[in-house]
Amino acid sequence: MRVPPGLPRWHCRDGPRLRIRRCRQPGSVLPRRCCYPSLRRVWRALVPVTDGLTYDIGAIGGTSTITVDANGNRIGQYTSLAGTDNNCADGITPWGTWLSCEETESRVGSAGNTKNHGYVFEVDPSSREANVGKSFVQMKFMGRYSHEAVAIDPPTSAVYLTEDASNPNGLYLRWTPPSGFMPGKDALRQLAQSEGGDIAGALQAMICYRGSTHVPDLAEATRPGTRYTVRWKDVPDRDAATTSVPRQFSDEQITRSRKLEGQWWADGGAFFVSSFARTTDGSANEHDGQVWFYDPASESITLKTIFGVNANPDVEGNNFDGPDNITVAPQGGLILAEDGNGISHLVGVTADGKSYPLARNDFNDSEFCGPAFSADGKTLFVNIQSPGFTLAVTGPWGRPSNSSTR
Ligand SMILES: [Ca+2]
Ligand SMILES: [Ca+2]
Ligand SMILES: [Ca+2]
Repeated sequence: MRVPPGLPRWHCRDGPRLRIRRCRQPGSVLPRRCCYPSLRRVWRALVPVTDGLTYDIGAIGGTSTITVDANGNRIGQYTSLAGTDNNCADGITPWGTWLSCEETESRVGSAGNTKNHGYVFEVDPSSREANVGKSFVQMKFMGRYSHEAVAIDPPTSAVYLTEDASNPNGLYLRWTPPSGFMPGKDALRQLAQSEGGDIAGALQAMICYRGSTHVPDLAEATRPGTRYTVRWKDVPDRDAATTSVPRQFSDEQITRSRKLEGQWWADGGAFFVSSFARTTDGSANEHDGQVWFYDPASESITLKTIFGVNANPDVEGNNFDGPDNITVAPQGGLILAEDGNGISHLVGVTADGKSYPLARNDFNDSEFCGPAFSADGKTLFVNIQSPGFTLAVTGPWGRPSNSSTR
């Protein structure tokens, strides 16, 4: 889509991050996200309002499903969810569906919304028809807040959720299904639509401890290997009727983090990212990215890697910043998508925490996002967020330079 002639110069920014991104002029390609309500209205049909797939006719977000053949070649694409707002990193389920997460707390009446936003939705990638009448059902039991990503523990179907919020900073949450829950396609939707479904299961926020000492902020950790024990505290009002979810806890009750972003389930736990922290935003220390591993067996989190503040983000080298979306390579090792300053990379991280550049965006300064491997592990799919490219990277994978040491 192109900005119509006659509109003024304007800016966009990525969600709540207070970083004004590049100016664009009429005639340039329109980024998917636009923070100016007037332009949001102009482009309200960015994801088409589609019968049976639309949550809110007043919202412009959604999901597209791209179908590919065994070699990664595109066969087709279709809208699988529409009428949502600011869908973000999301995550896969063990039963072969996709949970799409709205990174917003916007309410009905805001920016043309006809409904409240800030929910999780489930998309079935098997066909467009499989979503009709289903994908627009919001999972109120997972809460209404600025969702970023989900990761699911296959044995228990517990859903772990990152909240990308600021003022106050976001929470790490867990939804535990009710007893008797049978996971599978349609199970979450049916639970959401059942009597009492809005508060089905338990939604709790993580509290960390260093020994017996409460840790209020994950930015306290500065060294890989830092380990905190974890407890969970119920969210009082999941739908945030009057008070947003992060404000329902005092700093003394909970553990917060700046920019909780992507996560991925592997090795029996969830790898999750804090993208950056600054003391000016109230964080305990400054960094340009942490990757944590939550282990449900030991109820603990361990800092796997940390990036110091990047002094030269425009200079190529092993200086990275702002990891956001994350996946775990089938061969081992993490893959992080930078959403920081200067050069944008896909960054690999070995099991011993060493980082290396895996790919660099030489097309523009937009972030990589949504890295995910095909089921056979041969193709890495990844997007460039603006203007909205999807790439298929065929490797070869598993060479010593880009594999984990484990
Ligand atoms: Ca985000
Ligand atoms: Ca981002
Ligand atoms: Ca960078």
